Amino acid sequence: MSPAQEASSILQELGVDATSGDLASRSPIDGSEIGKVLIGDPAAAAARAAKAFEQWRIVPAPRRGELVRLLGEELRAAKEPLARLVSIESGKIVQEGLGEVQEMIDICDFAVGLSRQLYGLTIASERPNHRMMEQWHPLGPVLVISAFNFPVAVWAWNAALALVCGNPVIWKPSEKTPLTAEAVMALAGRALQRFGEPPAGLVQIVQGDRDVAEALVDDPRVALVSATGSTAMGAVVGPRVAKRFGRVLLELGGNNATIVCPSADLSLAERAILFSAAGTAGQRCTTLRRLIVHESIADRLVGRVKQLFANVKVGDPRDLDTLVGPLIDEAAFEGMRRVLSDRIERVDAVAGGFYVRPSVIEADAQQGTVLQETFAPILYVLRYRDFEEAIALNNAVPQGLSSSIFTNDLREAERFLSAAGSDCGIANVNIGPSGAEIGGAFGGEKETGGGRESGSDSWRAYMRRQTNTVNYGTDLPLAQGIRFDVPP
Ligand code: UN1
Repeated sequence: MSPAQEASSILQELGVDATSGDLASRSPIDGSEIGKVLIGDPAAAAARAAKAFEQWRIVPAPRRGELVRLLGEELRAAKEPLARLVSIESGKIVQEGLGEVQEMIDICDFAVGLSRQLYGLTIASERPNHRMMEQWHPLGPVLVISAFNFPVAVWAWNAALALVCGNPVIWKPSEKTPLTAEAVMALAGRALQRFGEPPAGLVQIVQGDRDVAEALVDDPRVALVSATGSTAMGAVVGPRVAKRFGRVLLELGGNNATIVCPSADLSLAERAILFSAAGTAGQRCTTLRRLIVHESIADRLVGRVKQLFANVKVGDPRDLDTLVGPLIDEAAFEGMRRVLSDRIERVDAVAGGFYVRPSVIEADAQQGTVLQETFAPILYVLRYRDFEEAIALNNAVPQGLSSSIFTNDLREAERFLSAAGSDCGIANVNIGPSGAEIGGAFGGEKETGGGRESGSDSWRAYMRRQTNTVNYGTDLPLAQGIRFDVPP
């Protein structure tokens, strides 16, 4: 079946009408148009969300969790068709599409439990007969700006937490993947209906381009802007939100490295390198872009990686044996060509799509394009002699998302994870830098933006903290022992 035919049958099955509107979606598989959606109205969405917030914030959190539980059920039931639609619209292989939907299900489960665990602290007061505590209250409407490469999971990481935390959600999906977003909204619509009488405007989508996103980013009714995308995008969004004293959660570019040490299990390392560098056609923010390998094993490992890259099946992401699908579009292909020039190897897989063979480049120094995130499967190799040099190389880039080390030497592993080790938000041992689970906080430092979403205590970003001091005595002692007596 052609991508367009298959997309249309999935959309029909999921109850989505994608036949009219000004925003067209194209499948990277063959470049064909697979549907159209309507451009949204940002101001109207913000107004509806602000209204919904007034009701949703007083719904008990465990009851809010019930909505997310229902959403998880809808996603479970639709996992297969949604994953295939993700594959058709974003170009990732179906296995990864399934993984992406599974991440949505996982975060829903996590958020349901969390809806009974939005704990604050009780704090010892220095004053007699006083009690201090901390409460976490809903924050307000949350805007989720998501990228094409995780067209549905990123919304779920944010929405599941935002909803249990008492916040309405507005989604501005990537203009490259509007249909998967509509499909998710249809599933969310079913969950809302089964939930019964949710506030109108609790879960909304606003399709459109940059203007639409900027209008929402600037809207004072939007309390938190959670934006995933390039560092260039974050550099625009961050200051705009700061200007109105809004809150941001930024998940921006990565330039992730793996250090491979002499003691490493190379058969593990080479498999991890293939998945992290070539998987998703190099279009994850956690993609492995720099291989920092000890000179004593470099020839062997690099030879093996080149062999794996030369043999990996590049093709239609719906074929079961394909491991590398197409790049998202021609602009992505041109971006890769700017780096590789005539060394780029285009693969003739499906006419109309931009298919490339993953590339390995031996870099003499960490400079130029090695410092940039080219959203394509290019793996730079850097050789190191002593371990400190490897850590320094890992850290000497502007981005700070993910990192990993392959070693069987406990000292090296612990040194890598220590305060003087990797400076990234994610640091792994004996696995690659990509493919994180939802249970941990996800995000990174430096130009990656500093935000954390998904697991651990990331939920706090979606709430406002209130400190309370209660006097249950008959005196009015002041903090710090200040005397301020009223004259008799
Ligand atoms: C992204 O590329 O935007 O860790 C996120 C991973 C995925 C998330 C990637 N769980 O690779």
